[in-house]
Amino acid sequence: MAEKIAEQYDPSVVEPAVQQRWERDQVFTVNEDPNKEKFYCLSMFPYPSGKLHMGHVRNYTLGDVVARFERMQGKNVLQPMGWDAFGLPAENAAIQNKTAPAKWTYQNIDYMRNQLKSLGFGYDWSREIATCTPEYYRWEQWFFTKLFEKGLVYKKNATVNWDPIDQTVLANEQVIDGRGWRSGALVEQKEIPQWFIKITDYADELLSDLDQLDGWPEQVKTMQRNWIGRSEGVEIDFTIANSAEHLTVYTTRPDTLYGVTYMAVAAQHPLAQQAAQNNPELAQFIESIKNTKMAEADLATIDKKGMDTGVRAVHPMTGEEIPVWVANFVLMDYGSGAVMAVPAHDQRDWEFATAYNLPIQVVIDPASGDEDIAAGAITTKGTTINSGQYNGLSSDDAFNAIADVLEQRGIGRRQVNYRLRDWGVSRQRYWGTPIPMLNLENGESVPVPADQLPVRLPEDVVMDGTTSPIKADENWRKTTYNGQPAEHETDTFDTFMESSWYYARYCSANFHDGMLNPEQANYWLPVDQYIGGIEHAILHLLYARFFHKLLRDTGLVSSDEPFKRLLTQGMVLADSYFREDASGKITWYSPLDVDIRRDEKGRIVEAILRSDGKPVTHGGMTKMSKSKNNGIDPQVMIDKYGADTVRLFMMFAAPPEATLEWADSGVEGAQRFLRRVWRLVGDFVEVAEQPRSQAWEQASDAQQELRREVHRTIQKVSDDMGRRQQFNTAIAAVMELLNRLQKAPLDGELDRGIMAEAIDAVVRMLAPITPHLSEALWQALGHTSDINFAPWPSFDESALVETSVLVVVQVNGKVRSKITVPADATQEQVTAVAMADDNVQRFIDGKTVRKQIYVPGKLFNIVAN
Ligand code: ANZ
Repeated sequence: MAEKIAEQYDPSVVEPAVQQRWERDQVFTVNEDPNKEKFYCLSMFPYPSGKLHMGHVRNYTLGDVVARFERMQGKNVLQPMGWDAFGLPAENAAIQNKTAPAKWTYQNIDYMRNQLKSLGFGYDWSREIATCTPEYYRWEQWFFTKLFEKGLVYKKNATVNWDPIDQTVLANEQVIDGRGWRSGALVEQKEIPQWFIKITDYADELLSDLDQLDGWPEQVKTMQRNWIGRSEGVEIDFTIANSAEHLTVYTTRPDTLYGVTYMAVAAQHPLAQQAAQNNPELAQFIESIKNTKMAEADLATIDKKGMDTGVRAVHPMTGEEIPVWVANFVLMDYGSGAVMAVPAHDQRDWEFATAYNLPIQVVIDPASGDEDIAAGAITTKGTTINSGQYNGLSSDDAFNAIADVLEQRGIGRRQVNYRLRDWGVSRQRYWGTPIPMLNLENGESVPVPADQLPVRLPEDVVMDGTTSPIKADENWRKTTYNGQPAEHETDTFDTFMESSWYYARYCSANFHDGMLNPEQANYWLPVDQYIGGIEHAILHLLYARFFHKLLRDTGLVSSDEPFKRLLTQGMVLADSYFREDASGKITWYSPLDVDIRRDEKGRIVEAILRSDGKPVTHGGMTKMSKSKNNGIDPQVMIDKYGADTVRLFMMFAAPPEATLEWADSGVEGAQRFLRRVWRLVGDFVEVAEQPRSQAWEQASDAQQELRREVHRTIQKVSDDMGRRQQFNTAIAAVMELLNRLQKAPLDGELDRGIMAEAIDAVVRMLAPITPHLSEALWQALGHTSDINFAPWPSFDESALVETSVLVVVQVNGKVRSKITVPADATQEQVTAVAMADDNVQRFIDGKTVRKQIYVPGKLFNIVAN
């Protein structure tokens, strides 16, 4: 029985009531059900930084819409949520606020959990995970010891980027212009023992399995391919003049061997070190370039610097002597740390040769022919020239011919190289998973025995700002192993470790007898839809793919890949405003504190700071960020408009992958739309008691047209929400339909029948996006069932059939009339109607009709003179 609803839509009443009911009925708690098709929908879990930002809201709204849509397709949907709870910010906050990182983290989690609930996200909270709890990280520790036993883990000394302020190792991509990305400190190079996991053992599979991932954006797969960086080349040993030693290089272009005019080695290369021993100038130079460790991407752009070592290598084909230089563009940890330089065909070599006046010898005639060696290296392949007996070969044939000869002579080997390095997982910070290893007095390291796991991280600690509390605590460190004194490893894991397997743990979050329960894991995995930021395109996704293969090879899961379909959402932008004072100092103001005036095209022409009434400068639409003070706090928006409005705006304002521009006007528009839906349903409920009919065959043309519009919309929205994942166009279609429905009559039985069908569809189609409003209206319409499990509306094919069509009539190429005819009208029938049309008559009056051409359903053309 339909019930009268409140006249005004008031989300502050509707939303908490609906949320309470979901909680009471445990609507989103799921179990494995072999009789139902499963759907695992996962959004990247947040770092509990304190409160949600708009990027989270967008990410989680997208996930929730997909999950709810799939549930309405009848699937058993798992949508979990948790916390990526270890990490450096907790330590910094702890120092600042004089609390322990654990306390700060758990408080943030409590606050943010409530925020997520107030947004109406349908999570199975019984599976909530916080990675900083021993219940979680104990299995990560266990797994690491298993990997150690399998020989997939090793310890070695490694030069690391050392941030002297944060006292931590930085990854290459965390070093920006030689400084730490967070602290801004000048990064130093330091050698310390580190634990590594052999991801390179899986490089080939990580690369080839990308081909299985049809549901991933091409762009992300390309980034992963480039990161893995497989290349095929040849290792060549050059003899050193007047010495028994060799200099081994790795090259992908042996076809250019005759173009080698110098050799270049890394500063750390033994040959450079040796040459420096009695050459102080060289030693000094080497020191000066050593401290500029850089990411590989920087090699192309840095200023090329080098120095001749005085050592000479011998060309394996011509016997000529070639100088060996130390160069800053050669990396020690790639290939052999040495290159044969071919300045004519490699841009870095060319720049170096140009800077130091070294010869440039062209040995490839490019296929395209329009390249100029004076302007830069000719890097395209082509035909060999100036290459002795190998002249006239294609680059590929020369590659093989030269590789064959070098192999026969025993001074060359074909080799596949990867840019991917083993994963260094040691961090010197406190707030992370303790690495479960013991260091013995004899220097050996052994895994902590399984019955002693977890190695607990003490939570009740005081941070002094420099030393990790577990490094400072001798009692924590000291232990025994088989009766012998031993020390716990005091480094913690890279936090990417926790985020590499959380998706799997959700499947058996409450299983305490192992890392995963394979039965549960294999029911839910792989994740059907993963959603998150593009900033995780490389590392997180690669590490998670790697972990999945490790889990598989440990017998815990049976699939090869963790994430079937991936959606990477765009950033959320907002207007930014600033003032610059006389000293050039810039102050940013929140858009919420600025009044603006726009011109008729919507451009901002005036911006005034409300507090002092004086102008501020518009800094453009930029990513919402603390640094520009243009973040809009989701909580403020939820309090003001309600969750459904915020959700609707987020989904409507842009397609998921595109950037989203925050606009107050857009949010208000979203709210107005929901008020209109509310009113439409309210008006209908008023007449719901009156009789209605579903005798569609008796419908008038106008009624049929309206009904066709309803079903066309269902068809489009279903495709947009499912296959296309273009939620913005889905919403636009519902909005258009609503415009039609608002004008539709409710007088006749068929009118009410059509309206009932239409409203039912609208409420259901909006349910994934605005679940609170939809549920309230659903109940108002008299349903006792739960809209969360209501089937998605299906469209009636027969309603889509056009019964009549509009045909344009032209006389001598000019449009003279438009006529309505039955869709299945014959040419004779159309001709009769067209020729009888008054306007057509006027234009053929007194002329002879020479020709009549009919394009069925579209155009009727008359030629007359
Ligand atoms: C000669 C040559 C001629 C090269 C030519 C390229 C073009 P990928 O594809 O990334 O594997 N290289 C080798 N080891 C290096 C190191 N440690 N640091 C910097 N550069 C290094 O690249 C392999 C190519 O990168 C190799 O092929 C080598 O330069 C350079 F027309 O050798 B080539």
